[in-house]
Amino acid sequence: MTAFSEVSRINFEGPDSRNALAFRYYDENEVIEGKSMKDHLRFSVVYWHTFRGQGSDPFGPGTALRPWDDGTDSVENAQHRARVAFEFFEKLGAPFYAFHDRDVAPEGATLAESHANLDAVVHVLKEEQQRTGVRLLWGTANLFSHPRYMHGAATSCNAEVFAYAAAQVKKAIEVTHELGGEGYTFWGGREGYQCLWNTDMQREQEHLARFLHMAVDHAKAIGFDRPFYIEPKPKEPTKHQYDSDAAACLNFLRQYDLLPYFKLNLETNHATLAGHSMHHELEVAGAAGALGSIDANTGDMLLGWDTDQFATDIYLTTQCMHAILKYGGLTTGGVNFDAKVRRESFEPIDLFYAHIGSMDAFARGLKIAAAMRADGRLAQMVNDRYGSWQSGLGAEIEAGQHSFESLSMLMLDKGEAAANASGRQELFENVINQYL
Ligand code: XLS
Ligand code: NI
Ligand code: NI
Repeated sequence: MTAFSEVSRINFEGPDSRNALAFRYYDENEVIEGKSMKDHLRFSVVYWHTFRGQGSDPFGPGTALRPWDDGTDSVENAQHRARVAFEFFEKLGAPFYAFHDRDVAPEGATLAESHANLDAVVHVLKEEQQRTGVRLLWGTANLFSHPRYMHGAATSCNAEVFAYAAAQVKKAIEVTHELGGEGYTFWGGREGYQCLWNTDMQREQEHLARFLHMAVDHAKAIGFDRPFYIEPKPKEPTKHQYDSDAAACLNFLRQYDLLPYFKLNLETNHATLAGHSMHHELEVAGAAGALGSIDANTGDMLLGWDTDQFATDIYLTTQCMHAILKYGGLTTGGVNFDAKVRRESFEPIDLFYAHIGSMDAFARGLKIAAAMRADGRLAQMVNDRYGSWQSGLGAEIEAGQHSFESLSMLMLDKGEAAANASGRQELFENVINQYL
């Protein structure tokens, strides 16, 4: 008896299919810009929402029906759940998954017990990875749920909590390495503050940097040579998180000499909470050569919190895939569905509908973005807008051949700058719509 016996492998059936359990756009073998869709998108399922999310919210308990869970926090139940998760990944055709240490295995009474519980489940994860060929996109440590982390982990005012977090991350990196993980993520859920009057921000940020350097050193020591990711988020659970947005993360990494070891893992709903668009965050990271991976989801513009919905908006997925292609594509990272089904969508089959729909939306985004690039009209229009930099004065400035002195002389002589051309925003937007 399997957990999803009514579902077989989800296949590509093309845009006209009416089968709700089929892909209309995601054909993993279709080649786009010389690479299969599977390799472009590197879809990943998150363990925390999809296999641990119960649908609770601040006003009520969980609603989700998960018949494979026996309701206990035992290691046996966790092992069984892991096998169910792999049945899901396999039937969905997702090549990757991602987890926090405490998603997959129960926390023990002591750190040693927690490590042992984790090892017992990692054993099953390894077997299932081998059986199915599904790989680990990244691992991470949950440094925010347990009450010990109430003041933060690496930025806690309690030095022993910092030490405990170090021990937990050490183990999580080792386990990620053991499972052949393609990366490791740091999301600083409580690395921030609720009140500035009780907070020594400079000291906390120095502690965070020290913590991350220790992580880099440990990865080197054990031969884990995969990228580390920082995942920006401005708030929730804290009022202010130090890793607020892509620009704040880059500044922090640069200030503390961590930039060579980290790339960014960008999440749509975090971008919108920061008052940015995902498109903006992707451009900021991409321009800095630090675009690593994405947590694919979306928020609700009418609700001000991290609702982590599955993205189905083609305009959004097109922006994501256009920026990703522009900056060289995903290599170690992936399109990781850090998204949860709604509390009202409580049946196991909803997990399939949610992932299938968003995979199709990203596949369409990829195809549209590739068509835009192949056509070249947008790139040409952007290039034309910067025409004054292609030769003459602009090219000389870019080549470093000018100073305030020389430019001042030039403009005193000319008296006025050349006339501006229209920005044509509306035309640009119209052109984008022609590809959708
Ligand atoms: C929470 C974050 C979290 C990270 C992993 O908002 O998105 O799920 O992706 O710790
Ligand atoms: Ni999030
Ligand atoms: Ni995330």
